[in-house]
Formats: sequence, structure tokens, C-alpha cells
Amino acid sequence: MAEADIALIGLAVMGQNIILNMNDHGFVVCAYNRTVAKVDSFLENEAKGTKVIGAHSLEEMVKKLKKPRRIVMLVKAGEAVDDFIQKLIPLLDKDDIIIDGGNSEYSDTTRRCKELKAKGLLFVGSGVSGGEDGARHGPSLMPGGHKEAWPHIKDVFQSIAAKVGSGEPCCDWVGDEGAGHFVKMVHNGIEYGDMQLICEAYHLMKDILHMDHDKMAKVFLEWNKTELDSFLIEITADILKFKDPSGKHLLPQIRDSAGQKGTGKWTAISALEFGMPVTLIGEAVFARCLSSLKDERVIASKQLCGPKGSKLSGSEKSFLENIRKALYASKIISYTQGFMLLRQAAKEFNWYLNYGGIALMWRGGCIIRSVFLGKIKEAFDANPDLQNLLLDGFFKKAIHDCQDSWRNVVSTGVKMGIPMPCFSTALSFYDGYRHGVLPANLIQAQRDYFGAHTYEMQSKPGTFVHTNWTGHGGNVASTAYNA
Ligand code: 2AM
Repeated sequence: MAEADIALIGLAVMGQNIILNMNDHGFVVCAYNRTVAKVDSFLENEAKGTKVIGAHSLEEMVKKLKKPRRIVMLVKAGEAVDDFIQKLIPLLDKDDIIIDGGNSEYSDTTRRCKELKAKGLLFVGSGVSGGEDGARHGPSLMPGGHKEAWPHIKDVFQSIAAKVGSGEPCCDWVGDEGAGHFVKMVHNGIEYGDMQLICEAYHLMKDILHMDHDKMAKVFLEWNKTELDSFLIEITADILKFKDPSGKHLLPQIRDSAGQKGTGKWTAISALEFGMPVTLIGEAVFARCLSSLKDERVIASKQLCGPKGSKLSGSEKSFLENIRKALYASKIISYTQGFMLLRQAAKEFNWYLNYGGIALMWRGGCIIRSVFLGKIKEAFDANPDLQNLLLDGFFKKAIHDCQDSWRNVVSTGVKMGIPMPCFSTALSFYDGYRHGVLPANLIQAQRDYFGAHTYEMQSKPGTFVHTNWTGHGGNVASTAYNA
């Protein structure tokens, strides 16, 4: 009998928690897993006493679903997704909906959209963020793909998503093809950036101000009452004050070698592919790479010296406020760059992206959730065609208010030998973006000098000319191209 509203394949923790979340909101969910024993174990344990039902085969699962059938997959990204899709195709009818909520690459989602369209099925690739806890109590959901599916899944998706403000769900339709997974990827990249920025603030407090961990925890707690109010700042305060069973702070005992699973790297690769200067996320990825060279760094630390005798001028209190403002300004740059990448992807792929909606999806439920994202939403709501976040009145003023502090922190850190890849790349980006004239005229001249690559005159953009710089290079230009 068709009794289930929706099915979910993949009973790892995320899948189980999404099922329980759906059940809480009144949906009857049919659970399935490749290792079928997990279905019974789930029904007898975590799902005991709920309305969740199980299936021991895909055929049984499909029979139990109301039409149009809605099937969510939360399985390992890659082959597992394609395998299940191939197995489901012969079992489904026209307009049934397959939803991939895993961590798929957006290009795979775009490919699957095309393949399933040809079979008359609807496909949705949804970013899901918020970890296990988010999945259970309200994740951020970023669905994209075949828009015809949206009216059939909107209710379930928006019911289980995190809520902010007066109950607005952190879930809306993102766009066509792999747009949902693309937005999730950029979310993860921004998460890398936010984390590295916090690490740089911690480094400055620890090695310039020589603060102890409890004191730093208090500062982060205070910062959490300002524009920086966010999940990551909040947990940083908790982490800083956390003590092991012997009463010692745990954080300084943790090996300073960062891991990564790749989504930050994918964002940086996309940025390079699309030619967008998403420098902060790139630096955040490289900072993790550098940290992981721990053994080499330990050897180098005994041989390479830093600056001598530099001292902080000014009070601890004012430097702390400078760090806070440097962090805030850098964060504005990071989100600006992230939205520049989204805009470029939308252009490349012909997606219509709702930027305010994206900010709202990230506003709650996920790791980068923050009050700040509410301001980004306001900026895009006020002007959906906003070319660049920095040109919005609120953010322009915020950057202007922070810039003296930001410059002070970057220059002090440089003088005192503290690495701040993200603080400093953010400032360089800001200074680059606000310059009407950059020295790239010289690059053009050099390219033309050694390779006859041609250049445009300021007075005649669009017309490419070549100069015989040496008098013996010839007058023939190489074909104009752009890599
Ligand atoms: P399993 O319990 O049978 O291993 C997270 O790993 C989820 O993805 C689990 O539900 C797991 O199923 C599923 N999964 C991983 N690799 C898979 C594959 N190649 N085919 C089908 N499901 C897979």
C-alpha cells in the first residue's frame, strides 16, 4: 500500500537524522539502505515509536510511496549516487522525483539532471549543511535542479529546515542544474575562510598580546555580541576555555596540522576556472596546506628567523578592537568574493540565482550561520541587481569604519612576523578593487614586448595594437587570445 510521503536512502547519521526530523514534522518516511540490516536496526532503535516505515528492497520502497514519488538519497558522493539512480530508473514513473542530498560535485548534479530529464524523471541536487545536529533539528537546505519538482518537495524541505527571524525557513529554490550543490560548495569555501580568519585573530592575540586562553575565550564571547555574532565565534569561545580532565586547556595540546576534505579546494578551483579573484578562500585552503607541513615547519623554525625587537605600540584593549574590526572587514571581503563567484557561475551556466535567498539559506542551520548574513540578505533584497556587496551602503560604511584598524593590524602583524594570509589578502583585494588604475598596463606592455600579445590603449578599448619595442622584433602581432 502506498503509505509513505517520502523515501530516504542512506542510513548513516545524516540520513537517520533527516528521517527523524521529517517524522517530527508529520511526514511518513520510508527508510532504505544498501546494507539492509541497518533498516531493521534503525526501526528497532532510533526510529522506535515513530511513524517511520522500512523497506528491504528498492522495489518494496517504491511500492510504498505515494505519487509523484519523492526519493531522497543521502549516500556517499560519486558512484553510489549513480548506482542508485540506475537502479531506480526502471522502477519509477514519469515525474517521480529523485533528490540527491549528499556532498556531490555540482558538475555531476548537472550531468544527472540531463540524464534523468531524458528519462522523464525529475532530479534535484540539494546542498545540506549543519552537520548531524542540523540534520536532526533544522539544517540549511539548498535545492537546485528541475524546478518542476519544487512544488512537490517545498513543503517537506521548508518544514524540516532551520528557521530564523519570525520563522523564515533557511531553504528556498536555488536554481537550475547543479546550482544547489554549487551554492553548497561556495558555502563550504566561505566556511574555510571564516575559520582561518578566526585562527589569525587567535594567533595575534596569543603571540602579540600574549593572552591566556580564558581571557581569549572572554574576548570571543564579547565579540559574539557585536557584528561578528555567529556560530563559529561562539564555538571558538567554548573551545578556548575547554579543559582536559587534568585541568589543562585542551586547545594548545592539539597538533597544529589542519585536515580538509576538499570542498574548500573545489571552490578555489572554480574561482580559478571562472577567473574570479576569490583570494581569501584560496589563501584559507593554502593555509591549511602549509599547516599540514608540520614536520618541515618545525625544522625550519630552528633555522629561519623573523623580525627582531618589534614591539606593539598602544594598549592591548585598542589592539583587540583593531583585530575585531580587521576580522569583520576581512569577512566582508570574503563574502563579497563568494558572491562574485556565484554571480559568475550564474552567468556561465545561465542560472538565475536569488542572492538574497542564498544569504537567508545560510543565515541559520549551517556552520557559517550568523547575524551578518541577515545584512547580506537585506542588501540583495534592497537591490537584487547589486553588482558587488562592497557597493551596498551598509557594507561600504562598515569597511570604511574598519579600515584604519584593519591596516593597523596587518602592518603590525607583518612587522612582528605573524602570518595573516587571509587578513592581508582581504586588504590587498580591497585596495585592488578600489583602484581605478592598476599597474596591469605594464603586464600588457611586457606581454607585447616578449610575445607580441598586443594591448589596448586607454583611449581605445577593444582595439588591439602591437608595438615593435626593440626595433628588431618585427611588426607582426601574435593572435590575440585570452587564457
Ligand atoms: P552502507 O550502510 O550499506 O555502507 C554513507 O556512507 C551511506 O552511503 C551509507 O548509507 C552507505 O551504505 C552508503 N553507501 C556508501 N557507498 C555506497 C555504494 N557504493 N553503494 C550504495 N550505497 C553506498
